[in-house]
Amino acid sequence: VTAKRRADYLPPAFSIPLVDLTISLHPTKTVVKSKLSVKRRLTKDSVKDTEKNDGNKSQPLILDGNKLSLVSVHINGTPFSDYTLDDETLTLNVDTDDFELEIENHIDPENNKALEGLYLSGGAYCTQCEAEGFRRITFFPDRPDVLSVYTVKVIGDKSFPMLLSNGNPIERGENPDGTHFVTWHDPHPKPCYLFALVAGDFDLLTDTYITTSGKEVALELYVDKGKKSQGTFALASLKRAMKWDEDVFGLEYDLDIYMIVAVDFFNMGAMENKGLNVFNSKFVLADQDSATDDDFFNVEAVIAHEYFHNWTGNRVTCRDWFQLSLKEGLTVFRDQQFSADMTSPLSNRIKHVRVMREHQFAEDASAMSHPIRPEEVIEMNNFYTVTVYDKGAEVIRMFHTLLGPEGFRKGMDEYFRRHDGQAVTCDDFVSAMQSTTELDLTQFSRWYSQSGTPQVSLAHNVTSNETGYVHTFTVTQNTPSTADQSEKLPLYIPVGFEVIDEDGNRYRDDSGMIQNDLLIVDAPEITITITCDAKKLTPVLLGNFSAPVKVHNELDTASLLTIFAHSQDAFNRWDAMQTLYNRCISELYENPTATIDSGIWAGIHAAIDSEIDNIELLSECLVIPSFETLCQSRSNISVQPLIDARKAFCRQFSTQLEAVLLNAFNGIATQAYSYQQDAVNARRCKNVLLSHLARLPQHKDLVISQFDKADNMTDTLGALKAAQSLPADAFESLMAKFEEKWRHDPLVLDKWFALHATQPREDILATITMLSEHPQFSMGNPNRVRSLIGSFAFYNSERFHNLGGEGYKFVTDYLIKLDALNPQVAARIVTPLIQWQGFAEPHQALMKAQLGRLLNHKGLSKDVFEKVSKSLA
Ligand code: B3K
Ligand code: ZN
Repeated sequence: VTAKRRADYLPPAFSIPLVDLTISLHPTKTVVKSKLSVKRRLTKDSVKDTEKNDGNKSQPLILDGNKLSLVSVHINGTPFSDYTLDDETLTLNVDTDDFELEIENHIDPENNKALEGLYLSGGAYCTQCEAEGFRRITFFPDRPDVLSVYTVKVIGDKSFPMLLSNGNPIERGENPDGTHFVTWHDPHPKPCYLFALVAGDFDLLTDTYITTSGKEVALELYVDKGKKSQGTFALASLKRAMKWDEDVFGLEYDLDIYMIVAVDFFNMGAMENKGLNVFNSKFVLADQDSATDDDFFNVEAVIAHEYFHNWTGNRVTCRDWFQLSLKEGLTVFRDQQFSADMTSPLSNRIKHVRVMREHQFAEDASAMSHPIRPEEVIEMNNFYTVTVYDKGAEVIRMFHTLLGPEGFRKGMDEYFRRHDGQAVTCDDFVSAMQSTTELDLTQFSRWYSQSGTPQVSLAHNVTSNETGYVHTFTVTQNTPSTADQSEKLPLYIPVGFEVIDEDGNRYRDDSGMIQNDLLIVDAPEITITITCDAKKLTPVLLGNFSAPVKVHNELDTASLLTIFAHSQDAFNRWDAMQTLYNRCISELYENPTATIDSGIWAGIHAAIDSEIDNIELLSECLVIPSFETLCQSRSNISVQPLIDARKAFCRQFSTQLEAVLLNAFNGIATQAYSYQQDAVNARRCKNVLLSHLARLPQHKDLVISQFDKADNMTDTLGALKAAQSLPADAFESLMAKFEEKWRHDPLVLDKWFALHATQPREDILATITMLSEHPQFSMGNPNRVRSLIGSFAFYNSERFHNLGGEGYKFVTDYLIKLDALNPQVAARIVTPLIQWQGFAEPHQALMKAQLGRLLNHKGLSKDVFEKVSKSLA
């Protein structure tokens, strides 16, 4: 297995302006006929003087192909046999510069359980080509910088009434053998990873959208039979996204038809294929009964994300896969901005910061650490990571912060003006941005090449002189070395910086280095001073999470409560409470019999009282940091003691604050269900409160009564989550009722699987084994596997990290089986196992023992191999 390196990029030797495919669908023997117009880019003349030209011989045409049976090759209509074929490539020794290449091959969609390329699952044919799946359909230069205009004829049995591909349908008809066909033409040149084909029998929802410039676009949403009513929200979301992209970025859709198909078997969330998005049904189907508010939110966000890719991804695509963040970081940033506009900026920001702290920081600290633009890749699918996506979006957000909304928009306009229709690099993006701003982005662009989580630390000293008190703030930055990179350079870090006193008065620094509440930290150390009358000042760092860094700012409880009371930034107020909780948990971690100071409870009590009418902030502030978040500010972690400390804190939280929590709970009126921000906030707050109250035996009935009365999935699930802390029999009985009602709805049942899998009960492994025999469970369906096995590995830390090592072994045993079927999903779920660095012995040794078993397993996929071998290196 060899890695590819970013530094080794070479432009393609051939271009393929036209692709003409005829695909005759058959479960085990689909026939693919491909007709390509091929043009040599590096002709003998153009390479004459370079070292690539070995004499007069032309370079061969090398096509990727994987798991294909080759039937025939023709060049300009004549059979061609001067080629070599191996497991990964077809090499054609052609001398011509401009020719037509015809290839016929067969594929087996029914037995394609990896769900990459063309597969037949759940009664429908479906494709997934990104990153390198097109090579499982036909022989082709499977790289994003070869752009072609596609014409695709799909032929299928009439039991598949809908035959879809990219672009516009140009012909349809019937064949003498009883099959039928549709021919599609996509006028926009595209890389092959954006190719898509879907065939099946679906329910269809339609609508139209008129763009600002008056163009009419037909919208079509294909869902499983009987699910039509669950598709309306997705379709409405699509229209909101289309409008938003016009309003905010001036970007209109560019085809006459936009299709979305929801399928049950899908390796990830969704795919932005040109004009034909394919979605995991989880991110399309939603109604009040079966979907939570979070599900509605996610549907809207993912629909928007894939739509936004039409410009950031499809019109302007990546030159090579190392540039993935070019489209993903940017598109995630765009979908985050959209969601903030559609729902609420605060809760969105908190949501995304949680992802960074729980998952991205963990990735940086692991053997899989990589910059947002990776340098080296064995299996590209392993790099669709929280680093490339979410940290990538944070980097784009910093551009936005530094340039301001208008400056950012100017840069984006320039990016499209320069690169529409091209396959480009992250450097091209930076340089488009650079051309519209005075700010020198040279140092800033290190964010693309440097991995790891920078640590920003603050030292605060006070002296006094005749003019008053002189506060000196020394801000240092340091990026610890990572598995992939030992040397680190100083970054250009915009650090939100607010200084307040106990009454909330704000202070400027003496030399005006803080501008717009931001301090630019571009050197290893920056010092500022504030001279004033106040002896006590509280510095508030990283407002709105202005950069993807960890902050070290020693503040006492009083200062944290001052921030909560007075910071101008709601995000900072939330963050101060998180720090306070984190600190209390540390106390209990170090001394399990410690009791939290009553002053702290009084402070939290007052904080709750003060926000009783601001239920959005209140509910965020009532969430105790997750175990995963707690891990990111600690090293050498003993899992059970940390979990116990968190539980002890939660218990004291419930006991000490019972009255105010109950009062708040009763104060929020239940209203008829609607997915409107006020109603969402109210439900969220009630459910957070319920989870605290549920720890107290006297409030068991609140949980049960909410479960019994709920008229929507948010409250039902809220009750079930709260019930996780009720006695086992009470929880089990609610779970049984739930299963009884929902056993025929796989997406809802996923929630049920996950609730079981995250229970810290001692016999959890037996429970999971039993659940994997459930009629709705199947190892072939990624959603089921993620909800049962993934939830256990990622979120049942107590049992996964159990010191007997059974949790690690259980996941490993499962992964060995899963990897044979679906390497992509297996490589995702191996993540918690490879992140052993933060844990104390014997966790590390036990985890490594299981990783060793995986590595020794014969026939391990490249996907799992890459992660496991790195983690053991
Ligand atoms: N671009 C796809 C992800 C493809 C993942 C390939 N393993 C979805 C998205 O980011 O929009
Ligand atoms: Zn994306």
